[in-house]
Amino acid sequence: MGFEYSCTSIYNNKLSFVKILFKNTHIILLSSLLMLVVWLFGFNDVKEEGFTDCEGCPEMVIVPAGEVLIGSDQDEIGRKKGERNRIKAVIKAPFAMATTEVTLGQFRVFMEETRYKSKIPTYKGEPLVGCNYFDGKGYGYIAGHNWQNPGYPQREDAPVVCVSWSDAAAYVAWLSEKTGRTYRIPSAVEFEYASRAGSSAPWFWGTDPAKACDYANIGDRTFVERYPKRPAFPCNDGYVYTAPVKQFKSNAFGLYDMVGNAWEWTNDCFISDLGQTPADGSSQLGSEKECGFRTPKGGSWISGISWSRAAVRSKDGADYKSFMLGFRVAATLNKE
Ligand SMILES: [Ca+2]
Ligand SMILES: [Ca+2]
Repeated sequence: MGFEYSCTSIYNNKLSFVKILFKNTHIILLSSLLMLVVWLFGFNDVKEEGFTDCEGCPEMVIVPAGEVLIGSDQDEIGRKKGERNRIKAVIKAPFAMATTEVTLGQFRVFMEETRYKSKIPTYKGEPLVGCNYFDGKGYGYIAGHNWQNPGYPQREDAPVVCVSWSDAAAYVAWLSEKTGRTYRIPSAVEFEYASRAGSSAPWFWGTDPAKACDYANIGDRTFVERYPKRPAFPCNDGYVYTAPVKQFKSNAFGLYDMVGNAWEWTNDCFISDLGQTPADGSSQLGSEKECGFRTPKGGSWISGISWSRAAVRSKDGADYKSFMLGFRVAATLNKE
C-alpha cells in the first residue's frame, strides 16, 4: 500500500508537473506573442512621442490635435487691444514642435554649415547694423552686436537671439533639406495653442503671477536689479538675461520656455484684427509688402505681466533683430 501509494503519488506528481508545464508553456507562448504584438505596434507609439532627426537638431515632441480659443477675456490682467475679437481655432492634425527655443549651439551648426549672411534691415533708408539693445534708458541698434554677442553672456544651450524672421526662415529651410522632413516656423495659432496646452488662463500655469518663476524666465526681481523701475513679476527666477533652455518646468505638452526667455517669431504676417486669424491653425500670410511685419509671441526675460501672457502678440519687421527675440521650430508630420 505504502509502495503503491508512493508510485501513484510519483506518477500523479509527474502528471501534475507535465500539466503545469504544458499549461505554463501556453502561458509563455501567449506572453511571447503578446510581447511581439506590443513591440510591433507599440514601437511606433514610442517613436511618435517625439524625435530628434540628427545630432544638433532640435528635440521635437508631438503636439496633439485640438481646439483653442485665441485671445484673452476682457477682464484678463494686462490685456491688450489686439487680443479682442477672439476666435476658436481648430488644429485638425497633430504636429511636432521643438521642446525648446533654437539654442545658440544649434544655430551655430547652421551658420557653420551654410556660411549664411543675414540681411541688414533699414529704417528710413539708413542701414540698421548690429542688433537692437536696451541699455536701461532707451532702445537702439548697436553695431557689433549679433547672434554671437547680443550684449550679454550666453551659454551654448541658451536661446539664440538677434536673429530675424528671415534668419529663422533660412534655418528651417536648411533643416528641412538636411533631414528630409518639413520643418517650419510655427503659426501664431499653433504657438498660442501649444503655449496654453489646454489652459484658458493668462499663462499655462494659471492666473497667479507669483508662480511665474517656477515656470518661466521673465522680468523678475533679479532682472529689476539690473533694470530698475521696469514692471516685474513678484518673484525671483534667478536670471537677468536669457537662461539656458529647460531650466524651468514644462507645460502639459512637454514644451519649455513657451513663456519668457526669448520672444519667439511666428510665421504670421501681423494683422491688427485678431478676428481675421485663420481658424484652421495655418499662418496669416500675404504679399511680401503686406508681410513687412511678423508676429512674435511668448514674451521674454525682459517682459512683465502684460507682455508675457499666452494671448499677447508683438509686431516686428521681418528683418528686425533684437537681443530678446529668437525662435523655435515646428514640423509637419507626414500623413499615413
Ligand atoms: Ca528673469
Ligand atoms: Ca520663449
